[in-house]
Parts: sequence; structure tokens; C-alpha cells
Amino acid sequence: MTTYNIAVITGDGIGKEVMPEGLKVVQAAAEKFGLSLNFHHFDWGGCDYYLEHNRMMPENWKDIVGDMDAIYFGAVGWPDTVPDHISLWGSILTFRREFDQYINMRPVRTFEGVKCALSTPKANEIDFIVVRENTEGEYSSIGGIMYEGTDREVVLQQSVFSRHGTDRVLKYAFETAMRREAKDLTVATKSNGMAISMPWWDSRAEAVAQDYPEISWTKQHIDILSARFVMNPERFDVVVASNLFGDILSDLGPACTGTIGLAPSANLNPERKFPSLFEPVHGSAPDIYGKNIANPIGMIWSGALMLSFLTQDSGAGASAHDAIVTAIEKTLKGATLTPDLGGEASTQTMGDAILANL
Ligand code: GGG
Repeated sequence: MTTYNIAVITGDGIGKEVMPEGLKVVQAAAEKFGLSLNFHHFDWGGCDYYLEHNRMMPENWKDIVGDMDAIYFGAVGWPDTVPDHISLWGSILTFRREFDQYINMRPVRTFEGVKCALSTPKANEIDFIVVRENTEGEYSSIGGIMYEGTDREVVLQQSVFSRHGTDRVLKYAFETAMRREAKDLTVATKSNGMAISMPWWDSRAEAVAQDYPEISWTKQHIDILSARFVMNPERFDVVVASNLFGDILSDLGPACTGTIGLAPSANLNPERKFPSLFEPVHGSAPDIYGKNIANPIGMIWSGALMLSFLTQDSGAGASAHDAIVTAIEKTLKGATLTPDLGGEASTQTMGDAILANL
């Protein structure tokens, strides 16, 4: 039997609280479907490590986790002690870049039992996937500050859109749409305002679309697209977006469904040359850390995506994924719910309920 080696990095804040729940459900699902997992726990990647070592990860982090099959990651950021741009660039964004995890796949859907934040007639029919470009775009570290601290201060930050990086995410999004019934793709753009990068991004979408005549696709400006997420979210199937736009849309989407505590994400290197990373969409949530009320579902569902990806989205991993999602669905119809879902359950109680429903 293949044993999959998984690096476990809890990181900061509620990452430390939701990770144990993710591990127990993922481990149980793996056992149920005959998958062997070996978890390797690391205490770096979060701000506690930074405060001791003045860096987020050890110098040889790539040697340590480069041969793992996947990384299971909690959350990063503790702005009271380490500025967010330092913690994120020293940890999660470094993983994405250095392991070429160029796809950030973020499913968004409604669940029976979860009160939708929207009151539109079809709000309970939300079921779409945000495919976010994950290695370039607006998340660039190219730029600088001139005349810093003076009244002549000038700040520049460049966005980076390569043909290689853009075409591959668009292609992945079209392929994702091909696998779904609706065969519909929305390409997020802002070509009326960002007059160089975004008309070019649109032209790449037009070029890549030539290979997918079966897909009905439109490009939509990010402003009206965001409004439509709120007004008619049920009309979306697959949405592809640049790094920043995708980040925003993939928080907005689950917020519309009721809570971002449910939302999972898969940072994928589809070629499997490097480990892929699975993490909830939410961050470290310092405002609720320590209260034991964080919703563990984003972490657990991310673990399900990991199992599916590990076995190439088929076989035991796909079955384990489906079983976890079914257990989540069943739990959400019950009364054991964390406060973001209107209940009073603790993080552990909710994790136990999902485990019991597996
Ligand atoms: N669980 C992921 C996490 O901690 N995310 C923090 C965050 O702010 N991420 C920004 C991003 O995904 O670009």
C-alpha cells in the first residue's frame, strides 16, 4: 500500500484550533478507504517561529518538505507581533511560488441547514468554483518606495502577467468547466480601467477559448461580477481570476453562502512536480482565537480535497473525499453547529460530530 507523507503546519491563531479536527477526520476517512497517511508535524510557518528565529521557516524548508506528497496548512498571520506582509510572504506565499502551486481552487456552495446570507430567490442553489491564479499577477514583490518618509514619497508596485502563467490558469479553468455539467466559465477582468494588463488577459482568454468550443464563456468586469455574486450567485459555474481578484471573490462567494468558515482551498501544482498545499480560505482570525469557537469545516473540507488530489482524483481518495463531504452535509443539517452557523458548539464538538457522521 502506498503511504502518503503529509507535512502538517498549523501556523497561527485558529489554525492551531481547527487543524486537530481536520487531522482526525482525514485520518478516519483515510483508514475507512484503505489509504495510509504519515503526518509530519512542523512548528514553523507561523509567527511564533518568526519571533524566535527572525524568519518564518528554517533556511532548509524546501529540503524538509520538498519530498512530501502534500502540505496540510492551517492559517498564517498575527499582525500584533509580525506585519502581515512579512508573515504571508515568509510562509504561504513562498510555498505557492516556490512549489509552483499556480492554481488556487476554491469551491463555493450552499449547504442545507446553513442560513444563506442572501435573500435572493435562488440563493440556496450556489455551486461554483473559483480558479484563482496563484503565483503572479497583483501579488508581486516588484516595486519600491522613493523619498520615503518625505512629502515627495512615491510608491510603485508592479503587477506581473506572463503568457505562460496566464495561459496555464485559463486552460485549467476551461478544463475544470469541461468536467462540469453546466460547461460555463466566467473570466474576471477589469479591462476598462487597467488598460494594459487586463485587455491582454482578455485576449489570452479569447486565444485559449479556441480549444474549448463546448464551453460558453463570458468576461465580466470585477466590479459588476462581485455585484452579481451577491445578486445572482446561482448563475456561476467556474470563475477564473487573477491572484488578487480571485482572492477577493473566493472570500465573497462563501460569505454569501453564510460563512467563510466552511470554505476550503487547494493550492495545486497540477503536474505534481512539487507538493500541493491544502488550507482553509480563512485566516488566523485573532478576534476569535482562544475561544474554541472556530468552525473546523474549511480545514476538514480542505483535507478532503487533499485526499482526492493525492490519488489523482480517483479511487480511494475520491471516495474518502465524497464521504467527508457527505458527513459535513449531514452534520450541517443537525444541531451541533459553531456560532458562525448559529449554534453554540465548540470547534472540537463540531469536529466530533463530523467524525461520527463519517
Ligand atoms: N488559511 C490561509 C490563510 O491563513 N490565509 C491568510 C491570508 O490572508 N491569505 C491571503 C491569500 O490567500 O492570498
